[in-house]
Order: sequence, then structure tokens, then C-alpha cells
Amino acid sequence: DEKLKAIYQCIVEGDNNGVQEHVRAALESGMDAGTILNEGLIAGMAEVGRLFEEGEYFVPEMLISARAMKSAMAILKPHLTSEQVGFAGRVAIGTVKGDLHDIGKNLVGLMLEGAGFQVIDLGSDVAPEKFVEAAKNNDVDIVAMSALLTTTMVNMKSTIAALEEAGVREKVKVMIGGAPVTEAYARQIGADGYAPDASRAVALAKSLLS
Ligand code: B1M
Repeated sequence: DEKLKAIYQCIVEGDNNGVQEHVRAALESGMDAGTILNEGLIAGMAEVGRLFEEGEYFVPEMLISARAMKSAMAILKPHLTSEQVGFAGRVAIGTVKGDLHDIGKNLVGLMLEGAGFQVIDLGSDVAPEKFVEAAKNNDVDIVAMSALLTTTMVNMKSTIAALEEAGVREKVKVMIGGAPVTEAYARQIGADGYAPDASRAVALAKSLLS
């Protein structure tokens, strides 16, 4: 599809104005927001990752593409969420300590909100103590952690340990995700669940509270 190709290309090139225009046009033409997200934006970001790995792109290019991705997500947001759902629970979400990747975390948060969860966004580079604080103070049902680096996913384990130490581990469910994270890792560190993408994160959150 030409429209999806244009959106994909704008993410790869980091064309912030272009991606906004093309996403608006695609929505106006009646294209489904989920298709734009998955086949345009996320596919484009995967290509950016590939180009970085090949040594063709460097950190500045990744940053520029990330900025384009974020403005496109802001346009899509109202189309990905629906107002008619009842309260599903409270989630504190963050990217773990040392990790600045927040696009996937934001997307999971956005989809959870769309499904009726109240989402407390702790941001990125979130220290274990901050997760603990959130679990204590906000009547949180689920602590949700994202990590994109093999070097930071270990901080999921530290956060679970900190929750245990603070005596709040039993009070909350813990779910984790992000590119390097696996189901096996979740089991290994004693998380309650793992989801590979944002829509399955919503299904997981619901099942953890049912
Ligand atoms: Co970086 N980066 N990055 N980066 N970056 C990756 C992750 C990398 C795979 C690129 C590569 O080499 N191919 C690689 C990691 C290698 C590894 O550890 N195995 C990498 C690296 C090496 C780095 C730096 C170390 C580079 C450097 O400085 N030399 C550095 C680290 C900085 C730090 O965090 N301390 C770095 C920096 C950056 C930027 C800041 C420039 C930028 C991030 C900007 C931002 O987020 N604000 C960036 C980007 C953009 C990427 C790539 C290209 C794209 C990530 C992304 O947004 N994807 C990425 C390559 C890639 O992923 N292919 C890469 C789109 C997003 C929708 O997907 O985040 O996977 P994702 O989220 C998905 C699922 O994973 C899941 O659902 C989401 C939606 O489907 N999910 C969850 C995520 N969290 C979840 C939580 C859940 C459930 C599901 O439950 C709680």
C-alpha cells in the first residue's frame, strides 16, 4: 500500500512533518489505526534498528526517527483508545534503570489506557526504589516494566527484589516486556507475566487481575 510505504519511509528517514501529514491522510482515507501503527510506524522503526546494527545509522539518526515516531503516535492516540470501557485496574509503568527507550513503553501504556486501565507513567530510567514507591502509594494493581537493552533487563530482577524487600511484592502483579525479554526470563526472575507486544500486554494485564 502506497500510504503505508510513505509512512514507513518517513520513520526511516526521520521526516517528522512528513509522517504527520501521511498519518493524517491515511486516517482520513479510513485506514485502520492499528494497521498504520504496525505496518507503517513499527515496521519503519524495525528498519531503523537494522540500519543501526549494520553501521549505516548512528544514535542521532535513531533519535530523529524516534521523534517522528512519537509525533505520529500522538496523532494516532485518540484512534487507538475508546472511551466506552469501564475501569479495569491501576498500572504503574516504566522503563527500567539505565534504559532510555520509551516508545514501546508508551505504546503499552496507551493501549492499556484504551482498555480502561488507569496508567501511572513513571517514565524511563526508573530506579527500583521508584517502582517500589509507586507500588506503595498509589494503590497500584500492576507494576509493568519495559527494557530494550540486554544490559538493562537485569534491572527487572533488581526491581522485583526491591519490591520483595519493601514487603509489597505480594500486593501487586508484575509484568514485563521489551525486545530482549522472553517468557523464560519472566519465569526465571519471578515476574507474573510477559507479553511480546502492546496488544498482548493488554490481554495479559486483564488476565492477571481476573
Ligand atoms: Co537503541 N537500541 N540504543 N535507541 N534502539 C535498540 C534497542 C537496539 C536493538 C538497536 C540494534 O542494535 N539493532 C540496540 C540494543 C541491543 C541490545 O541490547 N540487544 C540499541 C542500542 C545498542 C542503543 C544504545 C546503547 C546505542 C548507543 O548509545 N551506542 C543506546 C542506549 C541508550 C540507553 O537506553 N541508555 C540507544 C539509544 C537509543 C535512542 C535514545 C537513540 C532511541 C530511543 C528513543 C526513545 O525511545 N525515546 C533508540 C531507538 C529508537 C532504538 C530502536 C531503533 C527502536 C526501538 C523502538 O522504539 N522500537 C531499537 C531497534 C529495534 O528495536 N529494532 C534500538 C519500536 C517500539 C514500538 O518497539 O520498544 O520493542 P519496542 O516495544 C514493543 C515490544 O517490545 C513490546 O511492545 C512494544 C509494542 O509492540 N514491549 C512491551 C515493550 N515494552 C513492553 C512492556 C510490556 C509488554 C510489552 O509489559 C510491561
